[in-house]
Amino acid sequence: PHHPLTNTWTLWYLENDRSKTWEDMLHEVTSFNTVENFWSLINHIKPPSEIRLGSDYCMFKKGIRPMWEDAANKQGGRWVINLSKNTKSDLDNFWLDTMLCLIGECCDYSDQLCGAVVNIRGKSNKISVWTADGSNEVAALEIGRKLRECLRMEGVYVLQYQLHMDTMIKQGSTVKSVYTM
Ligand code: M7G
Repeated sequence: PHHPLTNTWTLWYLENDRSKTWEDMLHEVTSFNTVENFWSLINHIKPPSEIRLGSDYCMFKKGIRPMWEDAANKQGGRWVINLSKNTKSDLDNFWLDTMLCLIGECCDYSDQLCGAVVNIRGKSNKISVWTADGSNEVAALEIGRKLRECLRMEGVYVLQYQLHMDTMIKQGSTVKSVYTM
């Protein structure tokens, strides 16, 4: 018997390709709504440490596209963790724990969760968790706290919450953080 998840989730793969627009690089892989189907998917695809530089995996609730413009994301933001000096296995384990944190609906504000992204960018890999309402400070802080707990992170990692509206219009490489932990 399969163990149902509270939500159905969709995995997306963004394959870096300079000849394409950002949206055309984004591919919907598959959706799953049981624990068993999650594991068979994960066991069957490459871990993030083995995908091409410049590529991403995204896992979002079914029906939410992994982009700022989606109605579910446009008032929201993301907790972003910069992973620069990590081993490949740290990166893969953090991503797995992030997905488990989301599909396990382990926090009180899981209706605020939209999805998660891992960006493979060489020395500045990033994992982020997207939430629906950047002005909901209580929910954002609780989700950030839970993420830190799920990832068993020691104090060395800083989690920064950035609004998609700020990321969208960023000039240069800095986006202000509205919450930090
Ligand atoms: P990134 O891949 O999120 O981070 O954004 P990076 O700077 O570490 O590579 C890179 C670029 O991809 C952005 O400047 C946008 O041109 C495009 N892009 C990324 N995201 C998440 C979106 C999105 O949600 N919508 C649109 N329209 N473009 C995006």
